[in-house]
Amino acid sequence: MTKRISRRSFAKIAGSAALLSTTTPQLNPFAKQSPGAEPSMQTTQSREFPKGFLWGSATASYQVEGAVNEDGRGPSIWDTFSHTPGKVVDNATGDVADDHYHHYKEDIQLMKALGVKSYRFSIAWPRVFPTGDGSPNPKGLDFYNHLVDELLANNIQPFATLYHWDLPQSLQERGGGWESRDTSKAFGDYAGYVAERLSDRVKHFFTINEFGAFVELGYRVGIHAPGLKLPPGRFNQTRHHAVLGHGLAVQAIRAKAKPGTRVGLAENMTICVPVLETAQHIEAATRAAREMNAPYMTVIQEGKYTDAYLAMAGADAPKFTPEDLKIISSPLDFAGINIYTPTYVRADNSPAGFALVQPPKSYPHMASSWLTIGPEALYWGPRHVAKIWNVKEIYITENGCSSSDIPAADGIVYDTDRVMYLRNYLTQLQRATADGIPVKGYFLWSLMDNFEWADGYTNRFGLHYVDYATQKRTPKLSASFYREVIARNAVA
Ligand code: GBH
Repeated sequence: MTKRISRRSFAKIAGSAALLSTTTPQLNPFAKQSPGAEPSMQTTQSREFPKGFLWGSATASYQVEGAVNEDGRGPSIWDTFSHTPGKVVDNATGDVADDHYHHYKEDIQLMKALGVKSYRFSIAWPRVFPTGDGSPNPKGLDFYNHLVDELLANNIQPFATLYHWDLPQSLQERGGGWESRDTSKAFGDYAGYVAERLSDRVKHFFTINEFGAFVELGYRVGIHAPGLKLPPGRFNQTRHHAVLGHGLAVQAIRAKAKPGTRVGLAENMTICVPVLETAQHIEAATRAAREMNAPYMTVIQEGKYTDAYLAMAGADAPKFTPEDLKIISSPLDFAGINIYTPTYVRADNSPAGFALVQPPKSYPHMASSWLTIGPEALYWGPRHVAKIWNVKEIYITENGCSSSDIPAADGIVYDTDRVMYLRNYLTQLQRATADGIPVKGYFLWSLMDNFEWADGYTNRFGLHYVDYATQKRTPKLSASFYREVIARNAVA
């Protein structure tokens, strides 16, 4: 029989081991294994991803760059919003953030150490056009020229997002931002300008990140910039201008970019997960996926607003022309989906044929209370997109989670909850690829802790811990986990 170790003697053993490690050089158990080293566990064939699967990580300009007043950058709505007292937790701002603007070379080395093959970053519109339209600021674009060159020199493919929420403040002041059609047009022009200059090296562009977040939270709920609570008619028109801006950007990129440049979007669709995997609930979840995403992904894919959406909006429905719908549904080369949480759906006898199921109070979530855990979202999200709209190329443009992340005495952040989250979600993503769903790549959110919008710096999403006082980046346990996944091309 094994002798039970009392808690106290266990603490003693653990303590002396810790002591030992400070005096004796030890093998770091989380370091990259040397080539040919025995893998700790054999990868089973069944957990492998398709050959050439594109592993990546992601960030966004305002969340990481800092340097808000450098090289001619104009102010964005997020500068204004974060500098308005009471809008962001602790009144935090992105003035410095991760100072990635100055640390980008070091940050690319973090990516290299992970083994990522691609990096999804966003371009700050107000760096390139300080007032949104009018005269460009070549120095602003230069930052991205250097970033892209450095990525390529390190064999990392750049994937650029053109809009991740930092709208030039001037456009907000002049026309109400996305409330105005002029913003859609200005976005198209800016997208064409950037694509013309970067597409010799950047082969993949995402137009807009998460209509479903920035339009809803910025113009209806008011908790993101520009902090508005528009009435329904004006709000639905704002939604329309956002998807119109996407379509105009697609057309401008096609017109100005080098041949072979590929374009898509990165949308946080509502991910409808059947409560049970039976035919009737799957059917209900599929119907729900179209309706719940009607103002964004559905109109982009189908070129029409669903009847139910228009009927529900009634007199507040957006005003649009057939030409608008054609622009909005300009053909895409791929779809990007940001996936964090599931929305559970069941079959129902109502005319809609589905009902949403509210999670019980006890439903588990990560450090952010909105981030409920549902690994199957990473299966059903891409499956719906492939089956409903026959999309042939899908990227998971974001997935990841917040954890309370505190460095332990040895300096390592043991984010076992993040590893648990990632392992389970990736298992479901692997299931999707095994079922033949054409998921081509995965961008983990995020490379490093950063400015988490209205939550300021209180919620950490990084694979690397950032000490904001020193700008030191330290890989967390989850970074080692992800490096193993990439090295094995399988769930590790
Ligand atoms: C993404 O949003 C963003 O693209 C990225 O910039 C962000 O850092 C990341 O995820 C992590 O949040 O405060 O309860 O009203 C994901 C979608 C939309 C989820 C806003 C959180 C706020 C919920 N997010 N939502 S609440």
